[in-house]
Amino acid sequence: AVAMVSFQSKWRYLFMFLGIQLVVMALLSREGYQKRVTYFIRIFRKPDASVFSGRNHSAAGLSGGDVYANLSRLSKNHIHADEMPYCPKTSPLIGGPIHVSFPSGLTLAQVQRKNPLVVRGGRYRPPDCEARHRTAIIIPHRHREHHLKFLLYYLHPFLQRQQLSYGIYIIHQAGNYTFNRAKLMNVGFREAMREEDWDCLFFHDVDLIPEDDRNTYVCDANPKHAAIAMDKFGYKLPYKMYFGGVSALTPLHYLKMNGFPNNYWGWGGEDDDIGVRVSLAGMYISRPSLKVGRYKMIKHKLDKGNDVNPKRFNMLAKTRQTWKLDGMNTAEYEIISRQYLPLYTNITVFIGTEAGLHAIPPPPKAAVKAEAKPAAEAPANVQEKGIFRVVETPGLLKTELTALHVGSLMFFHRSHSKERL
Ligand code: UDH
Ligand code: NGS
Repeated sequence: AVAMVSFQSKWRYLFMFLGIQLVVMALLSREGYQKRVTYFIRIFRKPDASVFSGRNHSAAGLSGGDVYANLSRLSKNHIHADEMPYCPKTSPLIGGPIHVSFPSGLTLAQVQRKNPLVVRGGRYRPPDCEARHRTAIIIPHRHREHHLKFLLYYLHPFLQRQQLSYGIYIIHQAGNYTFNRAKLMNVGFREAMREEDWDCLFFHDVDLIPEDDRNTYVCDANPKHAAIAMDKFGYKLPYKMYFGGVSALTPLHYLKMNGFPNNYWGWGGEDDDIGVRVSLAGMYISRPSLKVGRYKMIKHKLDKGNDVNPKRFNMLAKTRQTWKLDGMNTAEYEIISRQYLPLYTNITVFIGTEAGLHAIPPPPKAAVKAEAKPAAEAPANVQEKGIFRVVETPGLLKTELTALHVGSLMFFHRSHSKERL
């Protein structure tokens, strides 16, 4: 009988052991559980030490890899141009999820040291192969040096992992007048294209850090909205037509839609206007998958000098009438300085005010009409120093989009950000 009891209890222990194993396996396979585990691991880890340690965290898996992992293997000596093969279609340096955190004390000198292959003006090309893509990153900026430092820390290695030939442009708005994000993008487009024959332009907020290097910074056949899954929106698109944060257009896309609007002063609406322009110019919005188009936003409040624009809804309702009259073909500005810094090209620009570049009193109405007419007829044929020549006229409009769009935006506002209305 004693032998029987001990045999039964052995089986009981074996079943209990197997049962526990099953429960653990079931729990581990659930994403929610993984997040909780990550959360606890983070509590016990020394905060942000990883960012500077240079260790590869992809082995740790759960919180993403070190964006600098493997890059030190890149040769510092460029292969002779004639012998250079094209880079592979998919870069072998791509590693998927990236660990993103914002340690205090990071300096631009540290970022520079970590990116020895980046040259004057924030330019880079792969040392061992001929890049298949040339991408310019355009970042509208004022008083966000703290964010810029983090963006540069992550963006440089991120782009190097993708084996791109790239340049980073900071378009800095001079003076204290109300901020104008979209107009700065127009400046960035023209000034970057003046320098090099970029085949893709990424319009990039300074506070958004990409969290997965499979989100490749190359252009699609249609304008691409890259920041599809931001942490602040629960890694989902906030509304269907959202086009904010990070977007990518070829020069041809850009000119087809007459660039971006110049008249949105202050916060809000300009990104929606750009999204509507895409459609009005007969194109679609392309997007990466939710899994890959992930971004972490550096938390901040609304800036001084960028108050919510109360006119934005009225302006948006008129995009259909205004997009050909206001955009790349009417962007007036004065470049104050162009500095080729070690990690980026800094373009400081005066973009004037709502009253015009030098606040000249508006011309009589008749003159405005006479000027506006030809632009309305042939807006897409913008020509600039011979490089930009768009001969195609925008195709037929696909949807009666604007009214619907403005309606859904107002709904989004009411439910998400009451304080702004
Ligand atoms: N930007 C500047 N300086 C400014 C304003 C804007 O550099 O003073 C640039 C910067 O690249 C920024 C982008 O413009 O990422 C977009 O501006 P934003 O970050 O203010 O806009 P976003 O919609 O954030 O990303 C608004 C935060 C408002 C918080 C409201 C809380 N409910
Ligand atoms: C919309 C704004 C967009 C803005 C988006 C996200 O409502 O400009 O919210 O804002 N459109 C209008 O105001 C018309 S956010 O939550 O990032 O502050 O990008």
